[in-house]
Amino acid sequence: MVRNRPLEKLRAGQPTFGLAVAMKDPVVAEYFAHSGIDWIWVDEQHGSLGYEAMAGVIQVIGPTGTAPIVRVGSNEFFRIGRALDAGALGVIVPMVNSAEDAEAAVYAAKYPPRGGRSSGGARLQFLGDDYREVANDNTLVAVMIETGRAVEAVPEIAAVEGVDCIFIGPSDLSVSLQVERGSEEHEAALAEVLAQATAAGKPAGMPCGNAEDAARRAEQGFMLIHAGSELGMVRDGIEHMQRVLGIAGE
Ligand code: 3PY
Ligand code: MG
Repeated sequence: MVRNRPLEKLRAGQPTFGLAVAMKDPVVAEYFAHSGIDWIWVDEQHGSLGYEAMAGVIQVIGPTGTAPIVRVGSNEFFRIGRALDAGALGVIVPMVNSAEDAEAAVYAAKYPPRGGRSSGGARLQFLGDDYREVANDNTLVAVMIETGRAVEAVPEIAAVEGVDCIFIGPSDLSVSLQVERGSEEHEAALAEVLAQATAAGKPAGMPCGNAEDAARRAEQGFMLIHAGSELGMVRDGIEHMQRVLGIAGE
């Protein structure tokens, strides 16, 4: 099976950085995939990627050696299997609030005997002749901690066999806890999740707005980190242009 760089780095205890794609155009994903970054977060939950566009984005990323990792739209058996059948080397599953939710995600992502993933997907032949035999060990499953309830359940969630990473959704977490992002309470919740995941022997991850933020989170001990998105980069570029040319937005 093809290499899964982010999973290899997580297992080696090293931070691994990705970039997020949430728009339909595969050209941006292709640029990102050739940047030297380990993985691309292909966002099916937010943004404008439907299944066809998502499959197209995975197709352009795969051959570069950068790992396409799909943040699926929801924790559903069919969605998780379909993303992996399209050639994703892992899934990030939103709104995992309990060990049962985590178990459902792993069950959908792993072939028997560990799980119940359905066998199919013609593209998988391009991921290696041994795909069916080794995919269970080489497919990354990250579960998202995005609610107060999930924060309390991290020890049980992290204990589920097959969960590779405890991944925080900082935005939803701030909404759930009703605290500002970046506030003391919010940072305390992030630190709590990181500490609980580490105590359970699982790496933690989170999305970041830019490379500086990503480097800072890696220093804190986060391992699976996305370092920005195409929309964030466009926004930063526009703001730079406005500053240089003295142009104000509407
Ligand atoms: C969150 O911050 O809630 C996310 O899901 C990140 O995309
Ligand atoms: Mg979220």
